[in-house]
Amino acid sequence: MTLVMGILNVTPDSFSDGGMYAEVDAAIARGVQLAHDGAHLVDVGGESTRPGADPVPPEEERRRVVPVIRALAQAGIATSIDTMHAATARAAVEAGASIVNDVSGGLADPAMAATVADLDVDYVAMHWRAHSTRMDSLDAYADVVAEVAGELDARVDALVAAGVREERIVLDPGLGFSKVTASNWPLLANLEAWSRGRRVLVGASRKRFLGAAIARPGVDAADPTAREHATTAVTALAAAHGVWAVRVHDAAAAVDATRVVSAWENARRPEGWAP
Ligand code: PMM
Repeated sequence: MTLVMGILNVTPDSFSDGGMYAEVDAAIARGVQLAHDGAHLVDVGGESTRPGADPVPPEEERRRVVPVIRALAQAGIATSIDTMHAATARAAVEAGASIVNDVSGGLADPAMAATVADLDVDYVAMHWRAHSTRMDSLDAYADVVAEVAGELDARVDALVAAGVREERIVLDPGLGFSKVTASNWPLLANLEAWSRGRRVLVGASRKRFLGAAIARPGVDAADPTAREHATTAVTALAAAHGVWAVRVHDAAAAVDATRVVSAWENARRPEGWAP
């Protein structure tokens, strides 16, 4: 069954939940709530990646995330660390995180690949072209599916060359990162084409491209929380296409969606059956 990764941004400025969980105690309580809602993993991040966001020094990032990861680990809750910094990844794993989620796929910090190889944990390599301040200027593709596939392949090659075991790598298309609205849908609609049998993480939750799909009179598509039902629809479709995990703000909705997909699939008659 598709895993649900609940989003916990310990940041003052993330696009949907910025500032809500910036204090350690509030962040821990939110992580516990996500697990209670059915999240299999809580993805803890200390640096916003929304377009235009300012970088956060790694020391400040670690100050935000490490106590939260440690407390969640003590409560028996599995966590991933959402970071581009190798030192933060190491500190987070030492505090109890079991997965490194790097939106840069190892491009932002040259030390990341060797660190992940040494830590020997699962590693999410997201498709990424540049930091938030520049990513919107690098959103041109002749064929987005082919180019993302090729750029992810290059990341896998570099990671494996640095000693990361191939089965540890999870690919992520980086929805909304250096992608105009129309570039996100082909990546979702052609998951199998670019992932070629590797595990996939999909992070569509409340993103802008969903707003464009649902916009109509009476729907404030600019409000991230108004994109929740659209997010759940993507979760169901992603689960039906066998993705390994979805990264979402509302864990309960995503767990419901993945359970519906399982019930549907378990009822399927064997290949070749006919009435
Ligand atoms: N999106 C955001 C942050 N981290 N990590 C992965 N692997 N995939 C994503 O799509 C992704 C991510 C965007 O910011 P948010 O934390 O506010 O959702």
